[in-house]
Amino acid sequence: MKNTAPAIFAPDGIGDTKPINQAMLDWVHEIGTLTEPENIFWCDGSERENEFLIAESLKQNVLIKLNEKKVPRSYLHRSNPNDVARVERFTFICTPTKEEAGPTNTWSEPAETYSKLHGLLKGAMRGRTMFVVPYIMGPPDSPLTKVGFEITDSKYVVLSMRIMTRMGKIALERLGNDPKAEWNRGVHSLLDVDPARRFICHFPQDNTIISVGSGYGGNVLLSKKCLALRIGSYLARKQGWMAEHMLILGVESPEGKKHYVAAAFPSACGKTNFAMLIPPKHFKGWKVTTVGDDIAWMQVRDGRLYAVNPESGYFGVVPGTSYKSNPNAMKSIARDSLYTNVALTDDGDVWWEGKDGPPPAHAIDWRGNDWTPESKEKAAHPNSRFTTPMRNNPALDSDVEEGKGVPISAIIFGGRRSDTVPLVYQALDWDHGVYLGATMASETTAAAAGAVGQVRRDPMAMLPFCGYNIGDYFQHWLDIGKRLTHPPLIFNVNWFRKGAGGKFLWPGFGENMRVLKWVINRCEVNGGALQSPLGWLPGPHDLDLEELDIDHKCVAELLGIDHGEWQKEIAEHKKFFDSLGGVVPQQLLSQRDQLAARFTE
Ligand code: GTP
Ligand code: SPV
Ligand code: MN
Repeated sequence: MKNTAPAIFAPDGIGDTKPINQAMLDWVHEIGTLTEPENIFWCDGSERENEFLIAESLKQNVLIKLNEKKVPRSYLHRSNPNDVARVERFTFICTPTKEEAGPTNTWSEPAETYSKLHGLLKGAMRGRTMFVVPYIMGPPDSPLTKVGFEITDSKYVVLSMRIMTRMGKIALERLGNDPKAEWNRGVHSLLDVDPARRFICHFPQDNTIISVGSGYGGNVLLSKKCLALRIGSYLARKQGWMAEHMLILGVESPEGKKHYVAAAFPSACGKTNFAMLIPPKHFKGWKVTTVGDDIAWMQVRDGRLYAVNPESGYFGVVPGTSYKSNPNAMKSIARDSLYTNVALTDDGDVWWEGKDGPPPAHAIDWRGNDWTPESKEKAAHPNSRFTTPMRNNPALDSDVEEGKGVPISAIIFGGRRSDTVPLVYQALDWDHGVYLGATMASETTAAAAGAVGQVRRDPMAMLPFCGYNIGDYFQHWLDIGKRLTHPPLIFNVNWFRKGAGGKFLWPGFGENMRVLKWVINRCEVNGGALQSPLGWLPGPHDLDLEELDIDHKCVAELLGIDHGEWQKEIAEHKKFFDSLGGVVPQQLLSQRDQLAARFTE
């Protein structure tokens, strides 16, 4: 399937809404002069424009139309097989000094990097159309909302940005004609989709992103990881707010009391699933609603933390998604969706490992090859994705457009840990919670190129996404805590603990409601808990396990703290902090000493 494609020519009235902001026009002119496209297409986000771009994408084999009866208004895209995930090794933070990027980022000198990228971009769009995509991140009336422009030579990117962001006129209006207005400059070119020429570069001081050589997800939808997290976190620290890799959900009790919870899990560790959770039958009258599934921008208001979801769509992991695991996601992706790297059935439907029902007798796999259930290869790539508008979600929260955000009662950290880490526990206070976040670890997943299943420290699930020095980031968390008179309670969860047989001990998905209920009860100060060296742990009767088919031994194992394992874990915390070369705030070092001491009491 095509990723790069020749120029397209639009009829009058499509692709010709030129913005009025001179600074913006000058920038487009500059990039145009460098990349030498055949023509420029100015996106306005209209329905007509979208239809035109889809029609052209079908003609050019950039998209395949799916069966209109089975998945209306939906399309399949196959990325280059060498280009199926984020590339962390080739993601750069280009600050004036290496110290500003800090020990966890790959730093690259700004002037040299610009010069290298300009070399790669020179004439890169010859024979292609250059699209200019205006968008905003955040609800239109939020003080946190940011304007961005993405220049790209990929129609797939344009179509995806229209789902993932509030795109088009709304951004042009917000930008206005002030030549000094703040906005993010994003330049993306597929080049020739060669992994050797694939670089995702961030210039926080210039509010600029340049991404070349990829056509995939987080590498190229520059609004998402690049702006909303890497540049976002840099701006957030400077301006006193937070940009986090967190889902946001609402949970309402049968009595009608509502809380909001934000949760940071690393890539492919369950954010989308948790954000769309449907409580099991036993939880009659409980309702969970989604504000966001990947990114939270949060600010302090009247001593509380409020969160908005800057995005307007979901770019979610497909494999494993089913009516059993995530009915709300299944309903969301039943129409108006782009599918990337899933299998295509003979009747024009999509299929993936873990979908409901039996596998098709024959399909075309994500690479475009014939596939049968006997094939050794997977039909869908493990990091295959759906792109779907959040308005499709039956559980969308009613306050998702609320500019001031939703008040956060609890923050949850979590990762994929086969051992050591209990199902859930609560931090003693904000600073201890920051320590939990700072030391969290998770087994790596297919969301990033590289080995899968290796435990690595991933502070606040932000290791690949923090756009500045991680020590300053930890300090920023501690500083935010000082401004909160009603700080959210902080928890850690682990849905992925395994038993001796190597099987998950916890059923997960909808059943995570049981853990969520305990979290909410703790916020309401009516949930029981036991003190442990790790913090507050639910006692055997504090978790609502009614109507759950799980034996007591399993629960004990899930909540168990193995002192031997924790000696090793604490040593790993020390090793991690030491590896950061002295940037870790003193408060966190002393949290570690206190944790170690609690184990010897
Ligand atoms: P990104 O979009 O990469 O940020 O991922 P995410 O954090 O939103 O993860 P997502 O919800 O898409 O889940 C990723 C994988 O974890 C999928 O294969 C899910 O089936 C699986 N998963 C999600 N929740 C659970 C759970 O509670 N238990 C288990 N065992 N697996 C889960
Ligand atoms: C993640 O990896 O955390 C994602 C997918 O949400 S991507 O947009 O590709 O980064
Ligand atoms: Mn993510």
